[in-house]
Amino acid sequence: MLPDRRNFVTIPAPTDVHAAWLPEEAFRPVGTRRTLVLADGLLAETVRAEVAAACARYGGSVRQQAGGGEFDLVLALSTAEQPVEVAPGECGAEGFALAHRDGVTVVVADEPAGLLYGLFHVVRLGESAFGAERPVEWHRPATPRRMLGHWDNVDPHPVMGQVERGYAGGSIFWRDGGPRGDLARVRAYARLLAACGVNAVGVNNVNVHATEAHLLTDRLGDVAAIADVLRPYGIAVHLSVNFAAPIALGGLPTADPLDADVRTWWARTTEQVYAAIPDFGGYVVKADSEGQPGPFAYGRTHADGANMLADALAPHGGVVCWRAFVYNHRQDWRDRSTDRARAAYDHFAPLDGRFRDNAILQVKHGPMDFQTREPVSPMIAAMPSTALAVELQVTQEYTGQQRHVCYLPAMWSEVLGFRPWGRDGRSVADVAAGGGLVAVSNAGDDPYWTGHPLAQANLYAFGRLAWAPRLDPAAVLDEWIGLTFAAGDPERLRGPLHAMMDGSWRTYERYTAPLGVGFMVRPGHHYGPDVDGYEYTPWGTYHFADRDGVGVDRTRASGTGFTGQYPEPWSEVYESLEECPDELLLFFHHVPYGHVLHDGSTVIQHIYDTHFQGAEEAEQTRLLWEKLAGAVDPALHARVRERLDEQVRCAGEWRDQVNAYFFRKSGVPDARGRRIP
Ligand code: BDP
Repeated sequence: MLPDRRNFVTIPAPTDVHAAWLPEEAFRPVGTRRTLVLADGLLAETVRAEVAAACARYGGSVRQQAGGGEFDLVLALSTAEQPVEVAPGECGAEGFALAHRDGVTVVVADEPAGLLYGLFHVVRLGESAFGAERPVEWHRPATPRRMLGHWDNVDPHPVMGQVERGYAGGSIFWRDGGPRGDLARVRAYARLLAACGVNAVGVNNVNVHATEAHLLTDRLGDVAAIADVLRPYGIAVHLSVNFAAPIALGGLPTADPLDADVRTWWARTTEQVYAAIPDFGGYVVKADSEGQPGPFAYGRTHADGANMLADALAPHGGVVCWRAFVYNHRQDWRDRSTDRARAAYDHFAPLDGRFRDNAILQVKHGPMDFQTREPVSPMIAAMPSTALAVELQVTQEYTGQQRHVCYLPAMWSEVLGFRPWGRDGRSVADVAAGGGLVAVSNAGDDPYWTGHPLAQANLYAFGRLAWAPRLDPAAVLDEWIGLTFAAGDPERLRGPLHAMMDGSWRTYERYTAPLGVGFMVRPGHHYGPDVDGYEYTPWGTYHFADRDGVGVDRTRASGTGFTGQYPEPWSEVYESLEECPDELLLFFHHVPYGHVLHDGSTVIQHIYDTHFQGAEEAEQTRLLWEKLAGAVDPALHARVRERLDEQVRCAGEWRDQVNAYFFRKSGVPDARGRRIP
């Protein structure tokens, strides 16, 4: 007879949603064993409850006092008497040490948060955590801030809907102008996030509209309720605030960051936030960007703006995450002297050293806007005296909107490993260690969380790479497959799923905008091809194709001078037509269609070849999935198949539009004589 689960399960698993990378079966190795948890406090309770729930299912046991028996798994604070030599302070606020000795698996941490991460690590390891002897190994997060931002609106926006750039249904937090009643969903989300290493969440859109602005004041209770549910999983809540809040909410005539009344208003308001949410993380601010208010209106700098909020937050230990995504979105496309790629650096680099310690500048990984392929933003190397967080986009705005399979960690890993100062210099991950890794979440209230069930892998891997940026994304993918399909036959699925997903970012790149030029998407919603969609608009996103050639000249010699924003060696590499990596050629150079790439192909032939190849690969991906019918849950299989049908259709559309466009512009036929419409 199964034990009565009601006595044990204090954290109900969601019944209406996919368990993602935490199916019950993933807990079997822990659930069959005798576990001791030597720690107190909220997060230690979570650890115990997680183990208890697993034991209730599989027959193991969990105790909170040593003595009177033997244990297979011990999770203990470093101050407790524990079976390995880990001195207090060695693990840090969230880290843990893991060992397997004399038949006992031991997790030691300085704080209960470390035990929670340690438990989830043991779950990841599965049976192998209980097998051979393991010397002590340390696991510490690369950065203290591993955050997911939600572009969620409380009031559905007339154009953007409930979730801006959301492709997974409605918001997890909000519905129709108010908080959602079912916080169980938020709890399940918190659990998934903790299990991949995320410890911070922003609960509202960076574009703070009227209703959302009130979350800071009279609707603060709604945020506090969410914080209460996230807290047991070690996740701190953050709020996007409107720079003009002192006017809109405080009745002041100005939001000037140097005005004494404005500063007092922010200080008092922030005090109230901490009274309601003592472990509140901080503010996120999008200012002077795409219509949001900001310090420019008062002739002040972004350092003035950020510092005002940093000062209000400092007494409480909070941070302001100030976004560097500032550019002119109303530029004159006929005037070729402006270059949107330059904007963040031009605005912010001169301010280096002028930000408070608790002001974090949040920089998009590329200089443009989350394109499929961009160089690393030169901002990341431009502000050595400022804490920088690097922002990624898990939601697939420009990468197939969760209708296309596109495993993004392959890209993120390149970004994180990039060394702006050359081979011997620090990497992007090293820089981000000081401020954090942030990403726009792809989760919503869809039963599979992410619309496309395979897009869960992006969310999972973001957390894993934020914790350990050097992890191999292909290995993380296998880890995700093993956990997610633990209930079925992960060994059978691993090969085909790996083949479908691991190279999918490059496949997507092949059939969309070529050689780093970016965009070519339909304006507004950004799905599907429209080569000239943004070409004659004020958004600063151009490819400059004409009958002779294509690409944006960003050189110092003849272009916008953007290459000069990079330190050596990259400024020279990107400046040089010979040295510039092919995949970024059209980002940095305007070249004739006959320009020869490093692989010997011409630009025009490369465009044809990659577009045929990419669309073909999409079809092969679908074939692989067809063969898995019967190996996964039928509803999940159907959901993915429906998305793959759309991906194949859309990839064909991309191929035909891009190829036809460049054939007509250039007049150069395909060397292999394939059909171009
Ligand atoms: C762009 C999105 C827009 C966001 C903006 C941002 O299209 O919806 O508001 O980024 O990051 O990619 O603020």
